[in-house]
Amino acid sequence: MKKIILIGRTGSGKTTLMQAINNLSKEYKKTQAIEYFDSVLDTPGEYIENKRYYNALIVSSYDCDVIGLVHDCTDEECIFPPNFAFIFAKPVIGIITKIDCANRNIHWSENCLKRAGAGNIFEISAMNGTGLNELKVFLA
Ligand SMILES: Nc1nc2c(ncn2[C@@H]2O[C@H](COP(=O)(O)OP(=O)(O)OP(=O)(O)O)[C@@H](O)[C@H]2O)c(=O)[nH]1
Ligand SMILES: [Mg+2]
Repeated sequence: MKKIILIGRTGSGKTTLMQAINNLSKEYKKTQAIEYFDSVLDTPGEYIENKRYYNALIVSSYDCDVIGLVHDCTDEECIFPPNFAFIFAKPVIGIITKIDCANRNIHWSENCLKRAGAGNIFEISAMNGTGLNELKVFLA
């Protein structure tokens, strides 16, 4: 399985997605530091929210095969700067989370991720499992 680093805002669903990918029970716990679980590297939302942590993200990505930019489709803000993906010399995918939510705006998420430079885009609900398999197949 390819190693993936998950990057996205606080509450965007990175840890829940990591739990879903690894078939773990969903337990809410705010991520405080970069944590590995099998082939998934989970990062705290603060790392993308503060430019001074960008370097920590870049260094952590050295160990990964794929970068996953995570955007919550109920989030009206796009945290990723345009062309953010190109600071990583690796394939970058976009992951749209929470597509089960009624107030979703998948189109907006897609634009956000594409503008950031993401290649493949996956639409996922970690809650009901929609789209999870496509991502797992991509990472296999
Ligand atoms: N409805 C729905 N809620 C989700 C989904 N994924 C995550 N959530 C909820 O969103 C909240 C935040 O999820 P986390 O996975 O902890 O978010 P995070 O990106 O790890 O946040 P930080 O660790 O703070 O950076 C939790 O209450 C989750 O239950 C989803 O696919 N659908
Ligand atoms: Mg987390």
